[in-house]
Amino acid sequence: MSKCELHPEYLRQKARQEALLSRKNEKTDFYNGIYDRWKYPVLTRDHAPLIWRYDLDPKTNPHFMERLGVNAVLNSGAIELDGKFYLVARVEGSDRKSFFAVAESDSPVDGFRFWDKPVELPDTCPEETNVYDMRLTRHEDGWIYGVFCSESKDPSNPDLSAAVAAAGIVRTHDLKTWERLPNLVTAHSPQQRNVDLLPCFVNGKYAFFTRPMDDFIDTGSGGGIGFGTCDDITRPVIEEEIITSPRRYHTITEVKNGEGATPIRTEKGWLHIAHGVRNTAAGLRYVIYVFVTDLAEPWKVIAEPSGYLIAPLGAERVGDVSNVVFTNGAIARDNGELYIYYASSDTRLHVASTTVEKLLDYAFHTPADPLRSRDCVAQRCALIDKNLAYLAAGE
Ligand code: M1P
Repeated sequence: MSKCELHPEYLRQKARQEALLSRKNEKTDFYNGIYDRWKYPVLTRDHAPLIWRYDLDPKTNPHFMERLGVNAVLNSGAIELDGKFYLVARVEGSDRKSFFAVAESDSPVDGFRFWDKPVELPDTCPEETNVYDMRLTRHEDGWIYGVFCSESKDPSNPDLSAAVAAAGIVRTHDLKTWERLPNLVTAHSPQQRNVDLLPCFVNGKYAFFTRPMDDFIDTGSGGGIGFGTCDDITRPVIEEEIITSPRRYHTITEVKNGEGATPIRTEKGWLHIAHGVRNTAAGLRYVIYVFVTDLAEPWKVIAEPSGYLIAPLGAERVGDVSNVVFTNGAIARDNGELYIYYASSDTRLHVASTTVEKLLDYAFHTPADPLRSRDCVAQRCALIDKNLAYLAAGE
């Protein structure tokens, strides 16, 4: 018998949450041969512990009201450590501010439970209002780095929505204690978001994929996903960025693109699972796409299949920011399995599973975007002709 008095509603909600957290996931019947989609989101607002949201003491909360609401759980960094799976999720309070929290599981597809307390980042940036979208990198220097968006009000613009995005950097050994480093400085880009740190040195330097932006929402002259290096991670300055995967007219990346999960080292190159954005009459549409860059010269794209890998589907299409899928975390296991954690409509977090081998096959053997309808028809007709000849030969 507990010594403290507990509200009956707490016990009901606790039982409900326990059923959610212990629910087994299952693959859906979605098929494209490239990856599997899983039925249940791996993290949602309902996964947020009750002790984050309710005051459990009936004396101070007689109606068992939610005191600090959680609006959404989305874009998560991901890492496997000693056989356990960790997601460093973006948790958005009902006050719109996001923070990071670690969820842990023995399985990559279900059973994720948040640790008791969110990440308490060292408060080194008084102007920073919001933090989100952490990418995790297990670096060969021995640290686990987290690179995230550090957002503050633009002091030079009276528009209340005007903000500045920068890449914040933290590092840890255990996901519990975090050391904050200075924000990344890019000499030629006023703003940065969707920055990934590669796990290896490139020519002896720390290597970042960046997303140069003139403005908080519009990338402006930012031509796509960039690449740059810095000598010293404790004073991170990138003097020069090269555009690697450019934005292109009338493609899935026309308006914006950005790195997603930390690039995965494979025998054929760095595997990137990124996002592309186009505009529509209904607003921006975010999809996830793949490209591969050269191992020794990671800024050089060596494969970029046409179109998207993952687009919002069914219920994924609706949420706080509808028509969005976004990833900033994937886990490539030693056995070749690959788990892609992606959020839908900035509301909840899903998992898709495949293997590195399958994704490389997809990347290298799917035709590239020919960029014009006429050439797309020719591309499709070539496939049809090949199939008709193949079927005819078998008759
Ligand atoms: O709302 C969709 C996404 O928008 C931003 O991505 P980008 O910088 O490419 O526009 C991010 O804020 C991301 O968190 C969000 O999911």
